[in-house]
Amino acid sequence: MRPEPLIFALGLLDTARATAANRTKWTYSDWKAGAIFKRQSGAAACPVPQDVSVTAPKGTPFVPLSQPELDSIVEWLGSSSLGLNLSDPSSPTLAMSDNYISHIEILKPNKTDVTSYLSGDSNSVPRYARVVINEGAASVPGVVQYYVGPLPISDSTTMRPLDYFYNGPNGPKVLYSGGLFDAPRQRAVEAIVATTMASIADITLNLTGLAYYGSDDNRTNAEYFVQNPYSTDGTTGVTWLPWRRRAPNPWDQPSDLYVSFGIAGTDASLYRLRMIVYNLVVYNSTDDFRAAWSAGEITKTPNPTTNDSFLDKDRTGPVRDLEDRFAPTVFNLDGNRYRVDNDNKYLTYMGWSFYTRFDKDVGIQFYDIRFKGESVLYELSLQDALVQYAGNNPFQTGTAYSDRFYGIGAQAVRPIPGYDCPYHATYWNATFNDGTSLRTIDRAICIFETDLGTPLTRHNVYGQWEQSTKGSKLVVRMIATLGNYDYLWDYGFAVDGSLAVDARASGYVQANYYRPDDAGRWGPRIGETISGTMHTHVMNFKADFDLVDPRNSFRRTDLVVENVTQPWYPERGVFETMRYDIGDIASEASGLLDLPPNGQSMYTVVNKDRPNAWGEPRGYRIVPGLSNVYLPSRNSPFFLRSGEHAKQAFAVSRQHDTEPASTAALSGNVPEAPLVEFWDFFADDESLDQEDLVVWANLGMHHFVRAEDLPNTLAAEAHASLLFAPQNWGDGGENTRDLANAVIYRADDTNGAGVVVPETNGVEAPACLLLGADDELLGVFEDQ
Ligand SMILES: *[C@@H]1O[C@H](CO)[C@@H](O)[C@H](O)[C@H]1NC(C)=O
Ligand SMILES: *[C@@H]1O[C@H](CO)[C@@H](O)[C@H](O)[C@H]1NC(C)=O
Ligand SMILES: *[C@@H]1O[C@H](CO)[C@@H](O)[C@H](O)[C@H]1NC(C)=O
Ligand SMILES: *[C@@H]1O[C@H](CO)[C@@H](O)[C@H](O)[C@H]1NC(C)=O
Ligand SMILES: *[C@@H]1O[C@H](CO)[C@@H](O)[C@H](O)[C@H]1NC(C)=O
Ligand SMILES: *[C@@H]1O[C@H](CO)[C@@H](O)[C@H](O)[C@H]1NC(C)=O
Ligand SMILES: *[C@@H]1O[C@H](CO)[C@@H](O)[C@H](O)[C@H]1NC(C)=O
Ligand SMILES: *[C@@H]1O[C@H](CO)[C@@H](O)[C@H](O)[C@H]1NC(C)=O
Ligand SMILES: *[C@@H]1O[C@H](CO)[C@@H](O)[C@H](O)[C@H]1NC(C)=O
Ligand SMILES: [Cu+2]
Repeated sequence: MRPEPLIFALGLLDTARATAANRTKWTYSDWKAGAIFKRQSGAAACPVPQDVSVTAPKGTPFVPLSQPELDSIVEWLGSSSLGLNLSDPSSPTLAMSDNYISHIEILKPNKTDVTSYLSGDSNSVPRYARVVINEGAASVPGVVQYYVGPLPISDSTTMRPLDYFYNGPNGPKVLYSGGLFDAPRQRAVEAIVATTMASIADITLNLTGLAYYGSDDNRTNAEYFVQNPYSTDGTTGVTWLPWRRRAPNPWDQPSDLYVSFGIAGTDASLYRLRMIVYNLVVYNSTDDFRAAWSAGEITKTPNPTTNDSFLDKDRTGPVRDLEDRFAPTVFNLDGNRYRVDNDNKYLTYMGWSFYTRFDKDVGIQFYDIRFKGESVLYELSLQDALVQYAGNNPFQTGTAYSDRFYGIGAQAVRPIPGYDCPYHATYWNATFNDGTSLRTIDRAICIFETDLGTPLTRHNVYGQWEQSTKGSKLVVRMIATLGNYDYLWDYGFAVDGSLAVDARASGYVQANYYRPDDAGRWGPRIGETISGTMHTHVMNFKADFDLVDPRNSFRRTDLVVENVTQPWYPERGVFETMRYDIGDIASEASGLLDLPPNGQSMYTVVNKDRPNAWGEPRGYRIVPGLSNVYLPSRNSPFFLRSGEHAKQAFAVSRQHDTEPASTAALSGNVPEAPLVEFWDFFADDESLDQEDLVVWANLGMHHFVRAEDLPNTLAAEAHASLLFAPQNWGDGGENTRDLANAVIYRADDTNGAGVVVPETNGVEAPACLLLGADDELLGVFEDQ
């Protein structure tokens, strides 16, 4: 039998809400008499909260290019006077050796321009386009980035290399072989792969049960994946393809076969087979492979299982006791407590306010984050999500993903209401530039307020008073599916002025072919023919703090243990105790920071010119959360220079319009010649003393893959986090004394019956929420 539906169950939500007058006022004697145990039939249902609007103080400075703007830029770039010799990127015969536009988007504006606009010193932010052009016809082919503007197109519009964004060895250019993997290159790779694999289909069928004749051929039952990175510095092009059973979830159906191709340059006729590896034996050609097979020299290993039911997510097994009931969830019973400006993607909540921006590379970003009107951060933005694998085979060993390359924002998905985000969440469309289009992902961002699950503060002074303050935060969530993995990013703005970043992963792990001889050194066996694959996820975030104003310092407080004598402890002689060593990170040469062992250092950003009432610099603490990991290997060739931002827990550098990001999408395949060389930000050793600082923070996970990763990784455990919390920020202590969702009982504040009446600041559970006897506030205090 199903339980009686909850009073706020979905079907009832649009029923009119009861007014306060309908609410029954329960008393302590009603409770004693048992009168409030019963569910009231006919009680009003809670309403669906409506979005409460606000108008941003300024129109958003972050507007993507409109379709007419995009069209005008395409037309302008195509004008013969520029001599770009552009081919139509939508042409089915587009060649690698053509020049064509790959991507146009609004250029991320300089901080200087945005802050001057937001502060009212200027009326607008100059609009420029970032243009990515495949220059296949150039004498040194490559992918080159330009900025075009000012917009709209006029006589003063120019096109200039985007060199001020990129400090790498080739400036804004990635040499061709490490560049795009778009339709012309895919066609070229597919042609050589199909020809090669068809010529050995009888062998692959015999050894793995898989055959490949081309993606459209009906004899094909296998598929491959082009490993990243496929270049070193853009002059080479090498990739290893793992062979997997063609299925909806190929990631977990690998065979023991790997094939490598040389894919350098714009001339497809030069693409060729390099090596075949089967059962860990290397063959240099199809002839060698066939000769060995014909001679019976190849030891066959088991085919990938054809029974992939272990990857199904359909429910199976008996339903658990009471699990036919609807699981607990988060509701705003009394209406939303945040305000949104949908047009400007601006939001206010409990003292917080911020603008947001969305782009193809990384999705949602936050700007001009203020708490109680004061500036906390100019920018908080994801920079990239890296994954580095290892394994006893050429594919996993050489796999190093930079998911920004695939477009983290472009892969955002609409969350499933009630599951991915609570019912009644607010949704924002993501509108951004992709290719030469203005694209919208419907409801890609969800916004909701949630109970922290614990009180923010509480205390009990026996017989005198007792208090509790509710903990709440606003969450802005984005989910993106990047191939096998789904990432969930939460940005949480709590009522105490703290700001949390939480990252979670789920989806299909990229499994290894199971080889007993590996003895679990790259992961345990997790299926008939697969084992887990060790790998590390690192997500880099940019936190451009402007605490009160942009002039801040980075303070390190070390907890040191030392031997001392103290005159009041003569009997102890020399003994060990603790104190702080307090020092500021003076300059960028010391700006790369590890996670302190045993948490014995505290990192804070402070504004030394803005002390609090006690003369302490006002600040925000960088509180390590779960799993603030970075890449274990510093010298792996696959992230050699492209992964520098992911090789320490934290870094602090001086803000510059010329250092807007720690990495770039197109660095993904050029580990030896990235567009951004992160460590070069620190080479000029600039002062960090009361300057405009940027903190670059990493979090992620050393993913120790296990049986519980199947069918899908548990997001609850694949979780990393980071918190920014006020540190000597407010003169009034912990920033929550003004909250009305707090209760206090005072022994001398009683009603006629002598029962202590709590002060609830006029905030009460709405009438539609029926309370049980144990929920009654009266009587709690007396029971002590
Ligand atoms: C609540 O009160 C209003 C007027 O105060 C009345 O119209 C309405 O019927 C009442 N609803 C219930 C469920 O008693
Ligand atoms: C223009 O590009 C084509 C390839 O798309 C190339 O064949 C041709 O030589 C180029 N023309 C000039 C003038 O560079
Ligand atoms: C593979 O080929 C060998 C040699 O022709 C043959 O003995 C064997 O049965 C084949 N195995 C399968 C699974 O087809
Ligand atoms: C596969 O394609 C070929 C040629 O297009 C066709 O003759 C054949 O019937 C197809 N086989 C199957 C199983 O669909
Ligand atoms: C394959 O080529 C490498 C050099 O590229 C060589 O060292 C190796 O001996 C060759 N293997 C075979 C089986 O011919
Ligand atoms: C496939 O595997 C599942 C267990 O994962 C098993 O219950 C099922 O019987 C298998 N199906 C076949 C056809 O072997
Ligand atoms: C969101 O996008 C969808 C699909 O493009 C569109 O129908 C809808 O009007 C948009 N909503 C808003 C609030 O802009
Ligand atoms: C304190 O002195 C003891 C005894 O000499 C020594 O073992 C210990 O390492 C010292 N502790 C520190 C923090 O120097
Ligand atoms: C942004 O700032 C840099 C550095 O000052 C400057 O070179 C560049 O031209 C500015 N960009 C725009 C679009 O004004
Ligand atoms: Cu993982």
